[in-house]
Amino acid sequence: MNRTDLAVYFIMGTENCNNESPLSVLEDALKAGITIFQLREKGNEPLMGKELEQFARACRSLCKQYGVPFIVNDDVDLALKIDADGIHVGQDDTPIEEIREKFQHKIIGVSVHNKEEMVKAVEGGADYVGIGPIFETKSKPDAKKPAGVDFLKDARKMYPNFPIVGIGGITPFNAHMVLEAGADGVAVISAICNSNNRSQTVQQFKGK
Ligand code: 3NM
Repeated sequence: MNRTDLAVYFIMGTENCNNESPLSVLEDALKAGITIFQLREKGNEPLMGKELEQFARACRSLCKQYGVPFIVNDDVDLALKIDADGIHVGQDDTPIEEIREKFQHKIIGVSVHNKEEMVKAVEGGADYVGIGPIFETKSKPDAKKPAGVDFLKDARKMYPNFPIVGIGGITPFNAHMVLEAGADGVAVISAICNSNNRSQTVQQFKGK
């Protein structure tokens, strides 16, 4: 994958959209210029089964319309079924080597938190890694403690050209710290979902 695809990585599920229609939040973000999208359906009342599939297909087709890669969080079967461009997995999910067998030419992203996980992901064939939480986040109840940018800096030194995205509590005000530490981009939920001017927010993330 291109490192530039990670510039503004929008993540969303229905629970993140407050009273707005999730599809219009996504379309707004696509119009605003996000560079990649991940469907992450979590929370107390996540869509499931046919409803989830229908929603995922609608997200998929919007992303296609705007030429933006569409990634599914965790759910390998759903990603395959709807022909997503890729999958993002955490440390507790299916091992990368097993996923790669099913996703030969697709994007595989992995969340990593330390050197050991980073090396394992890169050597296991991941296409990019997500490092976080950099700052405090309200969007992931089971997130680890905010780690700041130290590991991100080390990861960039270890792998000067590997695609890396920072995640967790990133806003247009602190994004520069993440980019200066070596990330190719920022992955965000609330900064875009809760923005009342998504076009401006996305442009700010792009440094414009
Ligand atoms: N993963 P927000 S933090 C989905 O650290 C996710 O791996 C994280 O949401 C990790 O931009 C996080 O609203 C939530 O802080 C990011």
